[in-house]
Amino acid sequence: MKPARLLGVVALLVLAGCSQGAPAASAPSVSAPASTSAAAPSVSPPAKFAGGNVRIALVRQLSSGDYFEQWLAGAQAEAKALNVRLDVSSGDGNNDKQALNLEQAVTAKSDAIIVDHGFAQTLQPAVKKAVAAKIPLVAFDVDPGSPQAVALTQDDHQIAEQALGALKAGTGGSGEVLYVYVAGFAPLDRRNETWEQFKKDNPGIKQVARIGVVNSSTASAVADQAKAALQANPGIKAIFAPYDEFAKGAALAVKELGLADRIKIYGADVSTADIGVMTEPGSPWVATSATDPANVGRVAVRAAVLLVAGEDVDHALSVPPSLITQQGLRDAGITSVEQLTRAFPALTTPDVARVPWAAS
Ligand code: SR1
Repeated sequence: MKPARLLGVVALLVLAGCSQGAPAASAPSVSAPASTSAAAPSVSPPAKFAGGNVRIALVRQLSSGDYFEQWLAGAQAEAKALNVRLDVSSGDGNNDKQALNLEQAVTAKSDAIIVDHGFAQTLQPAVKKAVAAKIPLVAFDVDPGSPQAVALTQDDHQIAEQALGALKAGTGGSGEVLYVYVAGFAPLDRRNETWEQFKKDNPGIKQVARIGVVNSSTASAVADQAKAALQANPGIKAIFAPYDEFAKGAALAVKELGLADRIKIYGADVSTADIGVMTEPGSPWVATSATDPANVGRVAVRAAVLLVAGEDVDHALSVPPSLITQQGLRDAGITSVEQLTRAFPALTTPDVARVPWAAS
């Protein structure tokens, strides 16, 4: 992207964030894109990292879908950069299988464990065992239930606030809305808290239907549900779908029903495929609030590495999102997450769980 065009998108995206009342922390600064050249670290790694023998278990609940694939790629890249081994398991949506995988990581005496999503009820007993075995643990998007563990989240309330700010601007603060939600997933539950408050604060907004499913083909399942809900409620003018698989499914339904000129979608998360969906001609998906999932995966690994090294890590780590609009993407000609992170330096958070001996 040419520099002038890049400055244009930064300005546009700043405007998008500000106009929706996004807190300053989430708005991109108007500055040069993040440098790609690595600065040499001034601190040497602790000796235990020298041989590449530090093993971190990554225990996932879900692994399919853009978000989870990008997150894993970031985690793997950071593990490689920090010379640690990442042993990855997935429950494939089965909570008992994930809990068993966590038990096995404890039994195997991993040097640290990262738990990625999952249900508190099924995971917390095994988290307690990890704590009792003095295995450092980072929990992403699930309540570990133990103060000794580090809890990593995206700022989910802010994610919902940013998307709903865009929805309010797009609807003028009134109209029938279709909501996509599945209870029990911590990030979705937090976004739901913001939605419930938003409805109280904006009585002109009426939730006329709620749909949602999370499985290995979430987008197509949500598309089927959304079609039925839209046909049953012809007055709907907006869809709040705060997970990109939800938003993609909703977009498919709106397009197939030929309703894209009067129904707009406000989502969460971003991927290169999502950018394709948002920017295609006539797309109803007009805004998304997102972190860079690969960056969040990197943060999780850094936090685990710091704990292995005996460094202090805040008990709660949070990665702020940015609001990304269809208009901003189109105007800047952004077609990939790589271009987006260059235009939106706030999506990269090197100071969250910074590792002093890592190149930055
Ligand atoms: C099923 S939970 C899906 C969410 O997890 C992550 O927090 C992503 O942001 C995604 O929206």
